[in-house]
Parts: sequence; structure tokens; C-alpha cells
Amino acid sequence: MTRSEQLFALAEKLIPGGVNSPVRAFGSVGGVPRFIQQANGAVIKDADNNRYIDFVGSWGPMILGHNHPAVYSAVIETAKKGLSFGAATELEVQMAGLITSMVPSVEMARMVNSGTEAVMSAVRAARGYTKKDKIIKFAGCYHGHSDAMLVKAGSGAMTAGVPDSAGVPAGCAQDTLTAVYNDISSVRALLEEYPDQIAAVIIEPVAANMGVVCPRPDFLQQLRTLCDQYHAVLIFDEVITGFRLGIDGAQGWFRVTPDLTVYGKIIGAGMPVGAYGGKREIMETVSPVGPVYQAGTLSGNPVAMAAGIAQLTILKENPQIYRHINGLGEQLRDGLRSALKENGLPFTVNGIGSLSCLFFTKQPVTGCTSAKTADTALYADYFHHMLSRGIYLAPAQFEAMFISNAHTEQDIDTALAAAKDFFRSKANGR
Ligand code: HOZ
Repeated sequence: MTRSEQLFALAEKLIPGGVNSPVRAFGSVGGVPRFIQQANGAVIKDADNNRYIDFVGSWGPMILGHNHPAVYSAVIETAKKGLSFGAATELEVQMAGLITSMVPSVEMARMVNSGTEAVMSAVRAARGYTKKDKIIKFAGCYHGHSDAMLVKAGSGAMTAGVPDSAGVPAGCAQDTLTAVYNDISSVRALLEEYPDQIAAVIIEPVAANMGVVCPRPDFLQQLRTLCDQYHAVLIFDEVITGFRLGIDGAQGWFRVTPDLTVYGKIIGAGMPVGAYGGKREIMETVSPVGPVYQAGTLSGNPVAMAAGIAQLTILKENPQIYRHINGLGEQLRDGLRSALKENGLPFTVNGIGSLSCLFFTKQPVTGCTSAKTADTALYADYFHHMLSRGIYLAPAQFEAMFISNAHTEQDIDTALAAAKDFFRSKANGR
């Protein structure tokens, strides 16, 4: 028995499914999850001392690579002064200053502890501000696990076949309407049906929890126009894209300005952090200035802030990081496409910047319906082949591949060589 097998057997007795977040249980690819003991740069090491080039990166936040020295020492030095005060600190002000200086649409920001909490709070602020109740989300987009968002949700909810979770009271879900990603007419139809009732439209500007799906040209701008027309708050969930596609995220890449933006793990550099922010007028509805209540003892935690400040400062001051990771993203996608072509395999590679996804379907993937045509059993085969070659991918088809600044061209070539062997074996019918 490997150490990971031993730990999983024990964990299954103590933790539901043996894990603290469903996707990591390997449920959709089978086998035993690798228990990770350590990580450095682009490499993670499991409990049996197997080393892998990591393309998960804690689902995004390790954009500088694991255990970056500046982040590490910020955490250690800050921890020496105390772990939590439940009171205001200078670090929180610095963090808010950094975010607002990097993202022009964010005039004020409020720290929370996760992307889930940030979405929940942003939606509440939008409802409080507009005095309307309904929200529109998109099928296959994942916005964390608050009740109102577990409607046609992506990520683990999609692979586990529970896009509409049990335990969500009908009353909580009835105000969540779902539209079709990349189909502006589906949004327009909902706004026309409920012209005075839509508080907000929330979207992952690049969907990265149904695999990676990019917005069609103009789709985000058309959303912006519709939201203005119907006085709905446009919320960009940039938990994945924020500070990853560039310092101003997807909104900078596509030049579309949301009213509110939600951030998650990336602003904690690996510590549990989230934030929401945007137009001052909307943010000033939040308590203690306004009537929208939202609070948290650990929000703006000093150690988490110090980690995030170190990471965001490096990203702000080093634009070459984005050239590097986006270049590696292109190298990866080009390499996958040409290896598929060489082997006569018709599969689809999507991506943008340092986010990529290989879908085992021959259809172009433009939204949830086409994403779901992917052969998840074949992805499971691919995943295990790559794992056996020392490449750690997301243990589920409907997730992104993340590249960090610690990855090298050589790492991408190593991953491509392993993928090519898999494609060759499939082309030969093995
Ligand atoms: N798609 C999720 C991150 N955005 C997977 C991670 C998780 O749920 O634990």
C-alpha cells in the first residue's frame, strides 16, 4: 500500500469522501488521490515522494510558483507579530490600495475569506443596491457553493452530476435564473421576461469551471449594454482570471468594465482570501456605511494579507511574468493541437493566456452543452497516463490547466511529450 492509499483509507473514515473539497477526491477519474506533502516552484511532491510538474497550482493562486521566497518570508515575518486581531490593520489598507491601483473599475474593496464568500457578499450588495431580488447566472459557470449559486453550477458539481445541489431550499434557488454562456439572446430573453426584477448578472468572463471557455467577441460588451439598459449590476467573477490574465484580469483583456468584481484565492497567494469590490456607490451600501450586512472575524487576516500583498506587488512590478506565462500557455496549446493533428485525433483545445483545457470532444466548446459532449472516461485515461509520467493535471475534465511563472519551456515540452505518447496510443487503437 502506498502512503497516499493508507492516508485515503483513514481519511474516508474521518472526512466525507476522504477530502475537504470534492474535486480532489479523484471521483471522476478514479483511483486514489495523491496526498501532497510539499511543493516548490512548479513541482509538487506526494506522500510517497513522487514528484510531479504541477498544472493545478492550488487552482490558480500559485501564479508565482509554490513557496515563492517573497511570499514565504512575508508570511513568516507577519506571523511573528500575531496571527489575528479581529481589528483593523495597516495591511488591509495596503491590500485595498494595491487592488484599486491595479484594477480601475474597483474603487473600493472588501476582504473576505474565500471566493464563495466574496460572491455571496457581492450578490447581496447588488440586491441591496438595486432593491431587486433576481439574479442571472450562466449554466456551467461556478461561483462557489453558496445556496443561490448552486444552480446549474460548473466544476465539481458538473462532474459529480449535481449541478443543482441537494439541500438548497427551493426559495433560495427560485431567484437564480440561468442563461446560456455565449448566447446573448438567452440573457435578453430573461431580462425581457423580468424587466424590473433582475438585480445582477454574474459571469465568469472566461468560464474556467466547465473546462476553459472563452467569450465570443462582443459577448461581454453586449452583457454590459444589457445590464445598463435594465439597471442590473454586472458582476465579473474573476476568481480564476483576476491577476492571472494580466494585472487587470479579464476586464482588462476584453476591455469591458463590470460594476462589481469578485476575487478569490489568487489575492491570498495560497492563504484563504477572497474580496469583492467595484463602484463606490454600490460598495457604500455595505455595512457599516450602508444597510447591506456582511462581516467576518478573519476577514483581512494579517498573515493572509501579507502573502497577498507580496504576490500582487510582484505581479504589478513585473509585467514580464505575464509575457512568460501567457507564452507558455500558447506553447502548450499549439503543441497539443499539433500533436492531436499528427495523430488524426479531432479533440478540442481551448484556452487564453496561462489557462488551457483539452476537451475530449470533436465539437468546438463554446458553453456548457458542448463542454458536456467531452468523453470524461477518456479524460480519466489521459489523466492517469499523465500522472504516471509525472504530470499533475486537474483530476476532472471540466477544470483548467494552470501555468505559473515557475514553469519553464522545458516543463511544457515534458508535458507535451507525455501527451503525445497518449495520443499515439489512442491513434493506434490501444
Ligand atoms: N473548480 C474549482 C476551483 N475553481 C476546483 C477546486 C475545488 O472546488 O476544490
